[in-house]
Amino acid sequence: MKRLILINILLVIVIADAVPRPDDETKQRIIDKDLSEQEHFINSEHNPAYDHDAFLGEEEAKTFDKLSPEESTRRLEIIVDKIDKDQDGFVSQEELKDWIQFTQKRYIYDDIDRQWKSHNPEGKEKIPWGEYKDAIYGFLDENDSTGDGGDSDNNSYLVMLKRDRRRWSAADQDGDDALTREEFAAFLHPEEHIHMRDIVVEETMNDIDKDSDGKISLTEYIGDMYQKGDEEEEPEWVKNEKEHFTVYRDKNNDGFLDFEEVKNWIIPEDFDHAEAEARHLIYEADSDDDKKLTKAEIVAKYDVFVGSQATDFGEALGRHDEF
Ligand SMILES: [Ca+2]
Ligand SMILES: [Ca+2]
Ligand SMILES: [Ca+2]
Ligand SMILES: [Ca+2]
Repeated sequence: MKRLILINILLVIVIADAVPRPDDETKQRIIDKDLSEQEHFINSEHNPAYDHDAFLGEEEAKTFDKLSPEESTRRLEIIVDKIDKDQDGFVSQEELKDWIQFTQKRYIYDDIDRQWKSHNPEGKEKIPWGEYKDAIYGFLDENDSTGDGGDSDNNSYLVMLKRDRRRWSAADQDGDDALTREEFAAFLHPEEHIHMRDIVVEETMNDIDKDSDGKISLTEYIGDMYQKGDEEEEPEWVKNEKEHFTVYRDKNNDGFLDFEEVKNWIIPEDFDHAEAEARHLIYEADSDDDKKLTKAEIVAKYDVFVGSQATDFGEALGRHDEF
């Protein structure tokens, strides 16, 4: 009995601890992500961490934060040469925008590369569905699909299999049930491909629509981001989110989100963050106001582009290998 009480107390603590912060949770379904987790402005002061993330990508920005100013300048100069694609000695707004887009998607490219190689070690032109399915789900008992009494692990793998099957067919543009590298990229990262967006909406709806009536109720919508503890009072952000559902998301006011309403929510109107950031960075560093940047202009404002704090120059030298 004592033990049970203890477990209960622990559970309450765990649940209280798990109450998600609104910034993490309400944004996670939205596909068009900003260039950085950081706010671009804090109390109308410009936040350099945002620009560093946008310019370098989040992982790389962390590395630069540990470098000495000398080392980060050296690396910045190498990057500038890469950005200047046509090698005319100037970084144009277009070149800068292309670079920002590249840094934002670098982890996606890496992931596609890694997974393509691991599923296709012989370097064939395509991967057939059967081969992929055997590799991932070969252990599954597909006949054991009953909800009750069945092996629950098995069931959740069956759900994944179904989802993969649907996504595979959507990614397979020429309909031969095998994916080329390009088709496989759309399968792995559907959010990056316009022709895959309906599938992303469908998958999101399936996740949230617990009673499987094909639409999202307010309870389901909130349940996706917040589980109320017994004693707990509903946090302010949950109240706001409920209001948001009613006022903004449920456009036809029928109390549910349908396919189009979910689509509007998770895939907002295109705002070109990369374009806006490129314009902003040029504005910050363009000393002679010719709307393009020389290497000298960029290096003169290096703290706008990259962070750097370390004083331990020896440690910085040890990181040479990355370039
Ligand atoms: Ca150029
Ligand atoms: Ca195909
Ligand atoms: Ca529902
Ligand atoms: Ca509605």
